Amino acid sequence: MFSIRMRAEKNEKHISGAETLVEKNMISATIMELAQRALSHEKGEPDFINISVESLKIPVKKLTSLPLILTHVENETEGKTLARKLLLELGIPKLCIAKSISLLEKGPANGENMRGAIIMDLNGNRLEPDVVRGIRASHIGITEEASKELQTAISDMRLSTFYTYISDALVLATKVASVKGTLGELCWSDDPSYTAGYVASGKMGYIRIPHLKKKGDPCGGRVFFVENIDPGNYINEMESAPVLVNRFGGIRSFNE
Ligand code: PML
Repeated sequence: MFSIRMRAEKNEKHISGAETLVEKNMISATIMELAQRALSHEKGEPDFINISVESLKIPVKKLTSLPLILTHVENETEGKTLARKLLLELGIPKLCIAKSISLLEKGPANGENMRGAIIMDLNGNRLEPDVVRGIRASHIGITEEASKELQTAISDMRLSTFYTYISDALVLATKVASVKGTLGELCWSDDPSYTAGYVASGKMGYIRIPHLKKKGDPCGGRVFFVENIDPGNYINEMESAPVLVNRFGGIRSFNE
């Protein structure tokens, strides 16, 4: 298998990124698809696009995706209240919840968005070595079969327009939750027009929250909450160990 990864920048600022794992016969088509994605992002036309193709040297871990759990909130205030409650239920201290939300609201890389994620321990310390780059959960993909199952499920819920966002985020969150030491993840999009995000964990699944910020707000990102990790090993696994989602873990509505 091959890992194909794309990242696009404008004036040295991150615009978009995407990746997948494919067999050799899909390399050309995937490169074209990722180039198209880079060129049609709402944040503008990039002046730098990097697409890398890498043959995988280590075995690919196959996982069923986290279950996709849909919530209904009216606005970002309700959304954040729900996210706080879910994170508390995961055992994340109030201080860390408040700090992570405030970082994502302000732009965690000194007022700008990060390319990757924050790693936060339960004392609220940030463990990622580079606060601008952050940590990328990388070398991830989804099989055609799992992708079709997901597509059917979200089409039944009238969410097909958001397929790419949901699929990319669900695959990423599935890997993050699978890495030992992850207690949970908080994310909302940094695309100005996209207000959705999620709280994800192995314990509760991928809980999708349609409003975690106001439309037009360009700030967002990801926080991985961790306990008892060796940062070097954790980061290495997160960035390099290949994970392929080969089954969709199902969809349901959230019941409080
Ligand atoms: C992103 O922009 O990459 C993050 C999107 C998070 C929410 C995806 C969803 O709609 O479930």
